[in-house]
Order: sequence, then structure tokens, then C-alpha cells
Amino acid sequence: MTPLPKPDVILTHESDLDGLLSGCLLQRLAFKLFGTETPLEAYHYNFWKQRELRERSAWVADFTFEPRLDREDWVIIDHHVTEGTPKKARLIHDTNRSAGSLCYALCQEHGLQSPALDRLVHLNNVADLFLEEDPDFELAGDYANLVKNYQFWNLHALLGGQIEKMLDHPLLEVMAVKRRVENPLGFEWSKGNVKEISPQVGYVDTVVGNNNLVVHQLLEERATKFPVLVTLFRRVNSVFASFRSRNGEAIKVAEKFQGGGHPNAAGAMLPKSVRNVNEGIEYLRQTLNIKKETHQSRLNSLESLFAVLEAEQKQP
Ligand SMILES: [Mn+2]
Repeated sequence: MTPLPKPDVILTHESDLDGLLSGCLLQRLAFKLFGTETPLEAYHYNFWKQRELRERSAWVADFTFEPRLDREDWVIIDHHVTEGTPKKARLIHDTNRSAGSLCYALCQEHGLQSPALDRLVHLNNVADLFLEEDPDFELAGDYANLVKNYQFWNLHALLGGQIEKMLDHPLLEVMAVKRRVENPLGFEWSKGNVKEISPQVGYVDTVVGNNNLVVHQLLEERATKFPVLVTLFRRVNSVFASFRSRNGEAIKVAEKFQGGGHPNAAGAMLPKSVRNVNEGIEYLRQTLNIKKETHQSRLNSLESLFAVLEAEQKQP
């Protein structure tokens, strides 16, 4: 096995538990290998895209591999779909595992493991890959929601970087209460407020509760007539559409918007001209109903053509 280069910095994804777990594990591994604390930096995607890559060497976790990361002594540990192949960087990549579990495998190769970490890595995997068949699915969601609710650095500070302290943490009780109280309310409200985008696609608005679980339950209980459900989120300067289904239709819809993902869980960034959720709904409607419209406009033009012919015939 080629030894890992000593990193000047560890870079990870700020948005979720997978990023937090990956960052903490890599920091520990770097300490074990090199005996020094390596700074940890976390970014949301939009800031990550802008970040200058000035370090000579870095370990990067839970960010899609892209050509700008293809640098000597850079290691990328990730599970997002990528089309790039590195020439200089080292890419540790598996789309079937979470980034946290890939980082943990590296730790294990260097003798860093414990039953507590085994458990945490498992829970993270279940949450990050949305493994709904797993008996720990609900609990795993509560762990993941800790990061969504309290944010990366607040939790990191509270745990003092000791990620194992997250196991059975008292704050999980808050997450369980939120799940029990908010989700049924959110589900009922969303169920009564699904809007038709096309005969195939319904738009789900959410006001309270875990969006993922609300949409999941709507599909599971066939609570609407639509095989594909879409939710819209505002990002910094764009609107993101998230498509969900049960029989593989979601990705087909996402692809119509140049998006991608998994068969039943896919997403797409809408064009910059779409500035808010309402414009997003309108844009989805227009794009998905375009066939009907062209058909209709063809009929319209035929109609007008006939009208012209008729008018001509009527002329003496
Ligand atoms: Mn991830």
C-alpha cells in the first residue's frame, strides 16, 4: 500500500454527518501517522467551489472529484459520481459506501478502530445512503439530523472533536422528539398541499418535519397519484429540485433538467434565471409539459391554417 502523503490541511463537507465524521476520522488518522494536529476546514458546496487550493498537500473528504483537485500529494476520499479520472491525485472512491466509511477503512488499515466507531460509522452509512431497509434507519436519521439542526462546528465544539461522544448523546432525545412530533404534522400538511406539475410529477411543499421522511412516507403510502414527487430548495443563487420515486422514474425526470443521481433519488439545479421556489414550480411545469404544448400549438397552427384555407375558399 502506498503511504499517504502528510497533509497540510484536511478539507471536508460541512453540510452533513458524513462530512463531520470523515473530517474527524481523517484528523485522527493524520495524528496517528504524523504525530501533529492537522487543521480541519469544512465547506458547503458553493463555498468549496470558490476555495483556492493553495496547499502543497491535502486530504479531501466527501466532495466530488473534479479536475482542479488532480494535484500531486492530494488524496480525495469520496463516494459521489464523478466522470474524472485522476492523473496525479489519489482517489479513494466507492459509490456504494459513505465517505465516512471509506475514511474509517483507512483508519482501520492503520489500527484505528473501536466498537464505538464501528457503530457510528454504520449509523452514518445508513443515514447517508438512505438505507431504509436497515433496522437502524430511524435512529440513523436522528444522528444525521444532529448536524442539520446544530451545525457542523457547534457539534464539533460540543464533542471536543471526539466524534464517539455523539453516540447516545442527550441531544438525540431532542431529535427523537422532533421526529415524533414534527413528522406526522408535516406529513399531514404536505399530503393536503401537493400541487400537480405534470400527470407524472407532483410538487410537495413542506412546512415542518424532515423533508426526506415526509416525501418518503407520501410515496410509501401512495398518498398521492404521482409516481414522482419533487421538492424545491433555495440555494445561494439558484433553486435545487429533488426528485423521489419508488420505481426508478425519478432519475428520468431529473435528467430532463440535466440532473442526475440514483434511480429513485435524483436532483437537478435549475437555471440561474429561476430565482425562487414559485418560479421553480413554473419552470418545472413548462419544461415537463412542453410536449403537450407543442402538440397543442401544432393543433393551433393547423387550426389557423384551416381557418386561412377556409377563408380563402370562401372568397369569391
Ligand atoms: Mn456523503
